[in-house]
Amino acid sequence: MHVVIHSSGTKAMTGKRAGVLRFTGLVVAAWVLGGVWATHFILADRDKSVRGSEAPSQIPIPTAGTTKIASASPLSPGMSQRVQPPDGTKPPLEPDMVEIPGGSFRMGCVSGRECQGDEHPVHTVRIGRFELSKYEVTFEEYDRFTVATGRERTEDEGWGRGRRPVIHVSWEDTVAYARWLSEQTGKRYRLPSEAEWEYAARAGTETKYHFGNDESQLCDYANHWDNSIGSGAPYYEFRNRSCSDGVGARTAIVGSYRANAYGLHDMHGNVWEWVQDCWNGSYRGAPADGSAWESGDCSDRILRGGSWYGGPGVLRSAIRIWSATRNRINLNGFRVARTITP
Ligand SMILES: [Ca+2]
Ligand SMILES: [Ca+2]
Repeated sequence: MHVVIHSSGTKAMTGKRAGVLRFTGLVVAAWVLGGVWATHFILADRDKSVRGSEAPSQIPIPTAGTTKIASASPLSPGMSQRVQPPDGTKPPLEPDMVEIPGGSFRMGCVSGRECQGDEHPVHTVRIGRFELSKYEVTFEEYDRFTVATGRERTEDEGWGRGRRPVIHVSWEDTVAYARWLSEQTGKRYRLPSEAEWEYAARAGTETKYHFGNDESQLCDYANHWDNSIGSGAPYYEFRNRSCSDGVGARTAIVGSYRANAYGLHDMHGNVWEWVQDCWNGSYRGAPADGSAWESGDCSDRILRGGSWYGGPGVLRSAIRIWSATRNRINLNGFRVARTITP
């Protein structure tokens, strides 16, 4: 069983089988195998008021159709199928990359809005020049990897593959993909460090989002839990009520929304993005040179940026969550970084 604490401290949910997705002090664990995984921590935000003695109650979880939040992985029978090479044109093997200039920035809760404890202390990080993929890694890119290596087909929830971001990938999968891509190309693909990710997402800003603080503008920049989900969707009350982004309870084709100042798309929303770093509950002792933090709780790794199933609070540039390295759910994907060789 997993337990997720509602922002009001009055609701929670359980799953059929448990994995691990933990949030400091508030979420004990959250996920499901063979059923639905959901948390309105993901949708709304953590609320410091629920720390301490308030015991969560439980609410039912919808289980069918497009409102399904996450399904079992990798155990579904259909998932052992191999992907057939696409007919006709083949997608490029390598993701589109954007060069991110080096510089320094203040990492963590700098906006002062809805910040969480693990976003402190704010600290200055120096980032060297690197490259980051313009989009989240897509099915068409990832499927080339699974076909070539004989890995199991990654589930798409029936939403379609192609230029949708790959989902149901574990942190371990993403590392294997980057290693394979490096081997195939002779270039140095890897996951971004958490600091690199936030630096690239902020693109010089210290606001709640890279475009400012106005939640009504989120629909121009991010596929998230908004008015498009329809009134029958679970946790409808946690949607962004101020706009409609045009995509309901599912992923959107990458690049459907406006980019940030670096030309990166979907840094807010669509899928949570795995980064290299081990989980640490605060930034105390974090590297200041832009490298990944490779000590701490390394059985859990960090995800950034929020997802299609996230409200405005968890789409912030500073938000951090973590998950066990083997977890595969339909909220999580990734993008790749590339080290620039002098
Ligand atoms: Ca949406
Ligand atoms: Ca994203």
